[in-house]
Amino acid sequence: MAKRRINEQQKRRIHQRQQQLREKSDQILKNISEHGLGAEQSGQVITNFGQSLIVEDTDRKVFRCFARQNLGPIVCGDRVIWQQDKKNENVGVIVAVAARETLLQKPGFGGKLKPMAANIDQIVIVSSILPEPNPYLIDRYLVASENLPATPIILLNKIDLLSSKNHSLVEDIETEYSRVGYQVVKTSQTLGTGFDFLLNVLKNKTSIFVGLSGVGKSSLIKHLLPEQDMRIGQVSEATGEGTHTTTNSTLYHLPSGGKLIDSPGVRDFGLWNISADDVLHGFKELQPYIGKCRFANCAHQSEPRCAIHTALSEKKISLQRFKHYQKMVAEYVE
Ligand SMILES: Nc1nc2c(ncn2[C@@H]2O[C@H](COP(=O)(O)OP(=O)(O)OP(=O)(O)O)[C@@H](O)[C@H]2O)c(=O)[nH]1
Ligand SMILES: [Mg+2]
Ligand SMILES: [Zn+2]
Repeated sequence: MAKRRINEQQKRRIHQRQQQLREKSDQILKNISEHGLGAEQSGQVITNFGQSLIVEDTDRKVFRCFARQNLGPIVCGDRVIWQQDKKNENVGVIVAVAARETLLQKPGFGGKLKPMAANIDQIVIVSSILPEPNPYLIDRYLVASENLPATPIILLNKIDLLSSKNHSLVEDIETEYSRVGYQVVKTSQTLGTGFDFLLNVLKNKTSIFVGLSGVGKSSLIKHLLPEQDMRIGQVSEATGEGTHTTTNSTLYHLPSGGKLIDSPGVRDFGLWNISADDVLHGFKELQPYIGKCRFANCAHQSEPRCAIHTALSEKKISLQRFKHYQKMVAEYVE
């Protein structure tokens, strides 16, 4: 993916807007502080709207919070210390952010990494029959997951749209990734299938749904949650005609156990600040061959007695996955 560049005028506009928001939020923080603040307590960030955030306390009650300056970016899933406003009990101030176990980031404007969500155990890579699954995109998400580290899960949604024309595409994905050892889940909201299995995979973990826009991430979450639990997501959704594109990552609680984060769909997903070793690490079926090549510094391109090429010729690893490994190294390793 080419880095999206922004011109000077756009830069100035963004800077101006940030300045305005900062001033506004300073004023709000000043007002809250004048009312006096309650004791420090712990909470978790449900969503970040930019200027304010929704924080959930240990009893799952939600509060609109404002962050103190200099805390850095705060994202969905962050564990925080916050204080309640004494006058307006639905409002609070975030005073500290706990160290993160994991932080999922994606490249934003100019290739700068933008934090998406924190403290995730599992990344559910959602594809659908329409838009069509893209194995190279799945492989890039797998590399990102393996390096985070988080357990990746491959989800194929809208299987009701399967036809004789696209049947093999899904079969190939299922065979390919099951063989590597990944869990593959197939769902259809229309047919109501795959949900028990999915809930079992998500049980007692913190998972995030990622993938292209329109593959059905939010629809799946709506299907898994009781009606009232969707209210925060609905606030964060743009209400254009017929479009419900998700704009903010939001954390939900599954009634059967576990936390699930809905994230905005992407047009593409690139890798940044990644080494050739990281890419290799992201292809877990290649692991057994590392260090077995004739040359210690083998780049697994066309060197003689390369263990990975031998495995390839013996069909122990798939040609498509290997080609994706090479493509990723060429495309993303500086
Ligand atoms: N046929 C079929 N359509 C589905 C299914 N699941 C979702 N859809 C449709 O797919 C469209 C997109 O669904 P969303 O849930 O908004 O997709 P999303 O992945 O959240 O999209 P972004 O928020 O833009 O990332 C909607 O029109 C859904 O009704 C399914 O299982 N089968
Ligand atoms: Mg969505
Ligand atoms: Zn090699």
